[in-house]
Amino acid sequence: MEPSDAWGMRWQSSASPLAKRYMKVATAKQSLVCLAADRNTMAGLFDLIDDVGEHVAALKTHVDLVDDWTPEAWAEFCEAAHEANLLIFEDRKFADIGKISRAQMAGIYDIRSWSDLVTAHLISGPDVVNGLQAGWTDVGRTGGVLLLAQMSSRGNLLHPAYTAEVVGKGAAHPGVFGFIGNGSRPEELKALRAAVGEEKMIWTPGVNLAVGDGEMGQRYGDPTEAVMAGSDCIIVGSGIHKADDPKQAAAAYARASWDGLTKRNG
Ligand code: S5P
Repeated sequence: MEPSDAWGMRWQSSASPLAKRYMKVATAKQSLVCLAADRNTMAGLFDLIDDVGEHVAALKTHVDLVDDWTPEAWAEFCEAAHEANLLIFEDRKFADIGKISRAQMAGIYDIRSWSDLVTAHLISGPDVVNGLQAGWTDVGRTGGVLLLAQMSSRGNLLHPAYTAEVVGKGAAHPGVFGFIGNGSRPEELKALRAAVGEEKMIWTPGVNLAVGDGEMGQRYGDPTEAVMAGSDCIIVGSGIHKADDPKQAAAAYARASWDGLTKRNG
Protein backbone atom coordinates (compact mmCIF):
# COMPACT_ATOMS: atom_id res chain seq x y z
CA MET A 1 0.00 0.00 0.00
CA GLU A 2 1.13 3.58 -0.74
CA PRO A 3 1.27 6.10 2.12
CA SER A 4 -1.10 8.38 0.20
CA ASP A 5 -3.74 5.61 0.22
CA ALA A 6 -3.22 4.79 3.87
CA TRP A 7 -3.16 8.36 5.14
CA GLY A 8 -5.47 10.31 2.80
CA MET A 9 -5.73 13.97 3.79
CA ARG A 10 -3.01 13.73 6.39
CA TRP A 11 -0.53 12.81 3.65
CA GLN A 12 -1.83 15.36 1.17
CA SER A 13 -1.91 18.24 3.64
CA SER A 14 1.49 17.63 5.14
CA ALA A 15 4.30 20.02 4.27
CA SER A 16 6.65 18.32 6.73
CA PRO A 17 9.32 15.93 5.43
CA LEU A 18 9.53 14.44 8.91
CA ALA A 19 5.78 13.75 9.04
CA LYS A 20 6.03 12.13 5.60
CA ARG A 21 8.94 10.02 6.79
CA TYR A 22 6.86 8.83 9.73
CA MET A 23 3.86 8.07 7.53
CA LYS A 24 6.04 6.08 5.12
CA VAL A 25 7.60 4.00 7.89
CA ALA A 26 4.20 3.44 9.51
CA THR A 27 2.75 2.29 6.19
CA ALA A 28 5.67 -0.05 5.49
CA LYS A 29 5.33 -1.66 8.94
CA GLN A 30 1.52 -1.34 9.08
CA SER A 31 1.98 0.12 12.52
CA LEU A 32 1.07 3.48 14.03
CA VAL A 33 2.91 2.60 17.20
CA CYS A 34 5.57 4.64 18.95
CA LEU A 35 7.26 2.55 21.60
CA ALA A 36 7.79 4.39 24.89
CA ALA A 37 11.08 2.69 25.73
CA ASP A 38 10.93 3.36 29.46
CA ARG A 39 13.53 0.83 30.63
CA ASN A 40 16.34 1.96 32.88
CA THR A 41 19.25 -0.15 31.62
CA MET A 42 21.02 -0.03 28.28
CA ALA A 43 20.76 -3.83 28.00
CA GLY A 44 16.99 -3.63 28.51
CA LEU A 45 16.74 -0.96 25.83
CA PHE A 46 18.78 -2.94 23.30
CA ASP A 47 16.62 -6.02 23.97
CA LEU A 48 13.50 -3.97 23.28
CA ILE A 49 14.69 -2.77 19.87
CA ASP A 50 15.68 -6.32 18.93
CA ASP A 51 12.33 -7.70 20.06
CA VAL A 52 9.88 -5.15 18.73
CA GLY A 53 11.66 -2.92 16.17
CA GLU A 54 9.87 -4.49 13.22
CA HIS A 55 6.41 -3.74 14.71
CA VAL A 56 6.86 -0.10 15.74
CA ALA A 57 7.40 3.06 13.69
CA ALA A 58 9.07 5.31 16.25
CA LEU A 59 10.96 5.10 19.49
CA LYS A 60 10.30 7.45 22.38
CA THR A 61 13.05 7.82 24.95
CA HIS A 62 13.56 9.36 28.38
CA VAL A 63 17.33 9.63 28.15
CA ASP A 64 17.68 10.84 31.74
CA LEU A 65 16.18 7.75 33.37
CA VAL A 66 18.83 5.27 32.23
CA ASP A 67 21.04 4.14 35.15
CA ASP A 68 24.08 3.02 33.14
CA TRP A 69 23.92 5.65 30.39
CA THR A 70 27.13 6.46 28.52
CA PRO A 71 27.52 8.50 25.32
CA GLU A 72 29.06 5.49 23.57
CA ALA A 73 26.28 3.09 24.50
CA TRP A 74 23.67 5.67 23.51
CA ALA A 75 25.29 6.22 20.11
CA GLU A 76 25.10 2.46 19.52
CA PHE A 77 21.49 2.41 20.65
CA CYS A 78 20.57 5.20 18.20
CA GLU A 79 22.38 3.29 15.46
CA ALA A 80 20.31 0.20 16.26
CA ALA A 81 17.16 2.34 16.11
CA HIS A 82 18.14 3.64 12.66
CA GLU A 83 18.83 0.12 11.45
CA ALA A 84 15.33 -0.82 12.62
CA ASN A 85 13.98 2.15 10.62
CA LEU A 86 12.70 4.05 13.67
CA LEU A 87 12.32 7.78 14.25
CA ILE A 88 13.86 8.79 17.58
CA PHE A 89 11.78 10.96 19.84
CA GLU A 90 13.18 12.30 23.13
CA ASP A 91 10.31 13.05 25.47
CA ARG A 92 12.13 15.76 27.40
CA LYS A 93 9.08 18.01 27.87
CA PHE A 94 11.11 21.20 27.54
CA ALA A 95 9.40 24.24 29.07
CA ASP A 96 12.00 26.95 29.66
CA ILE A 97 12.71 30.24 27.90
CA GLY A 98 14.08 30.06 24.35
CA LYS A 99 17.81 30.42 25.00
CA ILE A 100 17.82 27.87 27.84
CA SER A 101 15.85 25.35 25.78
CA ARG A 102 18.46 25.78 23.04
CA ALA A 103 21.25 25.19 25.56
CA GLN A 104 19.42 22.15 27.01
CA MET A 105 19.46 20.55 23.56
CA ALA A 106 23.26 20.31 24.08
CA GLY A 107 24.79 19.41 27.46
CA ILE A 108 25.78 15.90 28.47
CA TYR A 109 22.95 14.17 26.61
CA ASP A 110 23.34 16.28 23.45
CA ILE A 111 19.72 15.62 22.48
CA ARG A 112 20.02 17.83 19.36
CA SER A 113 22.51 15.40 17.80
CA TRP A 114 20.33 12.28 17.79
CA SER A 115 16.67 13.21 18.26
CA ASP A 116 14.25 13.64 15.35
CA LEU A 117 11.45 14.83 17.64
CA VAL A 118 11.17 16.30 21.13
CA THR A 119 8.24 17.27 23.34
CA ALA A 120 7.69 20.73 24.82
CA HIS A 121 5.14 22.56 26.92
CA LEU A 122 4.16 25.96 25.53
CA ILE A 123 3.64 27.38 29.03
CA SER A 124 6.64 29.73 28.72
CA GLY A 125 5.52 31.12 25.33
CA PRO A 126 6.37 30.38 21.68
CA ASP A 127 10.13 30.99 21.98
CA VAL A 128 10.64 27.53 23.44
CA VAL A 129 9.97 26.19 19.91
CA ASN A 130 12.44 28.63 18.34
CA GLY A 131 15.04 27.66 20.96
CA LEU A 132 14.66 23.95 20.23
CA GLN A 133 14.82 24.54 16.50
CA ALA A 134 17.99 26.61 17.01
CA GLY A 135 19.41 23.63 18.93
CA TRP A 136 19.05 21.35 15.89
CA THR A 137 20.36 24.09 13.58
CA ASP A 138 23.46 24.43 15.78
CA VAL A 139 24.52 20.92 14.71
CA GLY A 140 23.25 21.10 11.13
CA ARG A 141 20.24 18.87 11.75
CA THR A 142 16.48 19.29 11.53
CA GLY A 143 13.78 18.09 13.85
CA GLY A 144 10.22 18.63 14.94
CA VAL A 145 8.54 19.67 18.18
CA LEU A 146 5.48 17.94 19.60
CA LEU A 147 3.63 20.38 21.84
CA LEU A 148 1.68 19.03 24.78
CA ALA A 149 -1.88 20.11 24.03
CA GLN A 150 -3.48 17.54 26.35
CA MET A 151 -2.16 15.00 28.84
CA SER A 152 -3.24 11.51 29.83
CA SER A 153 -2.60 11.89 33.57
CA ARG A 154 -5.53 12.53 35.88
CA GLY A 155 -5.96 16.01 37.30
CA ASN A 156 -3.63 17.65 34.79
CA LEU A 157 -3.93 21.42 34.32
CA LEU A 158 -4.09 21.49 30.52
CA HIS A 159 -7.68 22.73 30.46
CA PRO A 160 -9.62 23.27 27.19
CA ALA A 161 -8.80 26.99 26.98
CA TYR A 162 -5.07 26.23 27.36
CA THR A 163 -5.32 23.45 24.76
CA ALA A 164 -6.97 25.88 22.34
CA GLU A 165 -4.14 28.39 22.76
CA VAL A 166 -1.46 25.77 22.27
CA VAL A 167 -3.18 24.53 19.12
CA GLY A 168 -3.75 28.05 17.79
CA LYS A 169 -0.11 29.04 18.21
CA GLY A 170 1.39 25.67 17.31
CA ALA A 171 -0.61 24.98 14.16
CA ALA A 172 0.88 28.05 12.49
CA HIS A 173 4.51 27.32 13.44
CA PRO A 174 6.63 25.42 10.91
CA GLY A 175 8.87 24.09 13.71
CA VAL A 176 5.91 22.33 15.29
CA PHE A 177 5.53 18.75 14.04
CA GLY A 178 2.30 18.27 15.92
CA PHE A 179 0.64 17.81 19.28
CA ILE A 180 0.45 15.34 22.11
CA GLY A 181 -3.20 14.49 22.74
CA ASN A 182 -4.85 12.39 25.41
CA GLY A 183 -5.22 8.84 24.09
CA SER A 184 -7.38 7.80 27.00
CA ARG A 185 -10.37 9.97 26.03
CA PRO A 186 -11.58 9.58 22.39
CA GLU A 187 -14.06 12.46 22.74
CA GLU A 188 -11.26 14.84 23.80
CA LEU A 189 -9.20 13.61 20.87
CA LYS A 190 -12.01 14.25 18.40
CA ALA A 191 -12.27 17.82 19.65
CA LEU A 192 -8.50 18.19 19.40
CA ARG A 193 -8.46 16.92 15.81
CA ALA A 194 -11.24 19.33 14.86
CA ALA A 195 -9.18 22.22 16.28
CA VAL A 196 -5.85 21.08 14.79
CA GLY A 197 -7.10 20.44 11.25
CA GLU A 198 -5.43 17.99 8.86
CA GLU A 199 -1.90 19.31 8.56
CA LYS A 200 -0.28 18.60 11.90
CA MET A 201 0.21 15.28 13.62
CA ILE A 202 -1.50 14.19 16.83
CA TRP A 203 0.36 11.54 18.83
CA THR A 204 -1.27 9.98 21.86
CA PRO A 205 -0.03 8.32 25.04
CA GLY A 206 -2.44 6.85 27.57
CA VAL A 207 -3.25 3.87 25.36
CA ASN A 208 -3.42 0.22 26.39
CA LEU A 209 -5.30 -2.85 25.24
CA ALA A 210 -6.41 -3.10 28.90
CA VAL A 211 -8.29 0.17 29.29
CA GLY A 212 -8.81 1.80 32.69
CA ASP A 213 -6.53 3.32 35.30
CA GLY A 214 -2.79 2.69 35.25
CA GLU A 215 -0.09 3.31 37.83
CA MET A 216 0.11 6.61 39.67
CA GLY A 217 -2.67 8.51 37.95
CA GLN A 218 -2.10 7.28 34.39
CA ARG A 219 -5.33 6.64 32.44
CA TYR A 220 -5.71 4.28 29.48
CA GLY A 221 -7.99 4.18 26.46
CA ASP A 222 -8.34 1.74 23.57
CA PRO A 223 -5.75 2.02 20.75
CA THR A 224 -8.16 1.48 17.84
CA GLU A 225 -10.59 4.06 19.22
CA ALA A 226 -7.78 6.59 19.68
CA VAL A 227 -6.79 6.30 16.02
CA MET A 228 -10.41 6.42 14.86
CA ALA A 229 -10.84 9.62 16.88
CA GLY A 230 -7.92 11.28 15.10
CA SER A 231 -4.65 10.03 16.57
CA ASP A 232 -1.84 9.50 14.04
CA CYS A 233 0.35 7.54 16.40
CA ILE A 234 -0.30 5.66 19.61
CA ILE A 235 2.48 5.92 22.18
CA VAL A 236 2.65 2.64 24.10
CA GLY A 237 5.00 1.98 26.99
CA SER A 238 4.24 -0.64 29.61
CA GLY A 239 1.68 -2.35 27.34
CA ILE A 240 4.73 -3.49 25.36
CA HIS A 241 7.87 -3.30 27.49
CA LYS A 242 6.28 -4.91 30.54
CA ALA A 243 4.41 -7.60 28.58
CA ASP A 244 5.44 -11.24 29.07
CA ASP A 245 6.06 -11.35 25.32
CA PRO A 246 6.91 -7.83 24.11
CA LYS A 247 7.17 -8.90 20.47
CA GLN A 248 3.70 -10.40 20.45
CA ALA A 249 2.33 -7.37 22.32
CA ALA A 250 3.92 -4.94 19.85
CA ALA A 251 2.38 -6.87 16.95
CA ALA A 252 -1.04 -6.70 18.67
CA TYR A 253 -0.77 -2.91 19.17
CA ALA A 254 0.37 -2.51 15.56
CA ARG A 255 -2.69 -4.43 14.35
CA ALA A 256 -5.03 -2.44 16.59
CA SER A 257 -3.59 0.87 15.34
CA TRP A 258 -3.68 -0.13 11.67
CA ASP A 259 -7.23 -1.34 12.09
CA GLY A 260 -8.09 2.12 13.48
CA LEU A 261 -6.58 3.85 10.45
CA THR A 262 -8.45 1.56 8.06
CA LYS A 263 -11.73 2.22 9.88
CA ARG A 264 -11.06 5.97 10.00
CA ASN A 265 -10.56 6.04 6.23
CA GLY A 266 -13.46 3.72 5.48
O1 S5P B 1 0.24 13.06 28.74
C1 S5P B 1 1.17 12.30 28.60
C2 S5P B 1 2.28 12.62 27.81
C3 S5P B 1 3.29 11.68 27.63
S1 S5P B 1 4.53 12.05 26.50
N1 S5P B 1 1.14 11.07 29.20
C4 S5P B 1 2.16 10.15 29.06
O2 S5P B 1 2.04 9.06 29.62
N2 S5P B 1 3.27 10.47 28.29
C5 S5P B 1 4.41 9.50 28.15
O3 S5P B 1 3.92 8.33 27.52
C6 S5P B 1 5.05 9.06 29.48
O4 S5P B 1 6.17 9.89 29.76
C7 S5P B 1 5.44 7.61 29.21
O5 S5P B 1 6.76 7.55 28.66
C8 S5P B 1 4.47 7.13 28.13
C9 S5P B 1 3.32 6.29 28.62
O6 S5P B 1 3.76 5.07 29.15
P1 S5P B 1 2.76 3.87 29.55
O7 S5P B 1 3.66 2.88 30.21
O8 S5P B 1 1.74 4.44 30.49
O9 S5P B 1 2.16 3.37 28.27
